[in-house]
Amino acid sequence: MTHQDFATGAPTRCALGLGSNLGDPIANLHEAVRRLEETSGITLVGRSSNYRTPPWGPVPQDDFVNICVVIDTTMSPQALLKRCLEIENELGRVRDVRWGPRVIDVDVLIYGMETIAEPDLEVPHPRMGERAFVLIPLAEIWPDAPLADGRTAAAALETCPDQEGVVLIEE
Ligand code: PH2
Ligand code: MG
Ligand code: MG
Repeated sequence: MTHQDFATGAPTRCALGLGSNLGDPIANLHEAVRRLEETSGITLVGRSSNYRTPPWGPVPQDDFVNICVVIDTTMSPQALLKRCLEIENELGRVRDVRWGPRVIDVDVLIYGMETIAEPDLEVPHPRMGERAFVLIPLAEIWPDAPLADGRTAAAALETCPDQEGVVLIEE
């Protein structure tokens, strides 16, 4: 896959990771997905279940609810990133503590088969292969999702730590 594809209008399959641990996380995720869905140039292909996940990283904070979505998009990687950050702002995200609590986080995980290493956008997401809160929802909807190291999401899950903390939220 090359940058030609979005020039010709052929859509690119992408994965986004979403998380929330402030306010009403499930409502925040629902609203973020609704806004993605109504964005021109984005077609929603799949949405995972909601998962309750222990906070990862150095900041003590409430559990998150995490999901992944799969989309087809005609947007460029940077335009997609911009729309994700815009939705974060629209939902009232305030950026203060790095790794800290957030109303909504919308991360571009995978953009087709492209490798992108820009200061504000690294794709495939370099740490997703070790994060159960990303891999479990992603493997639910796209087990063959291609990671940076050549493994699929489902294969990476076989060796991924901390899986027992990630709990499916029943509807
Ligand atoms: N996001 C972070 C930091 N820690 N922990 C969980 N469980 N889920 C997240 O989405 C998350 C996190 C920074 O993006
Ligand atoms: Mg983010
Ligand atoms: Mg994140």
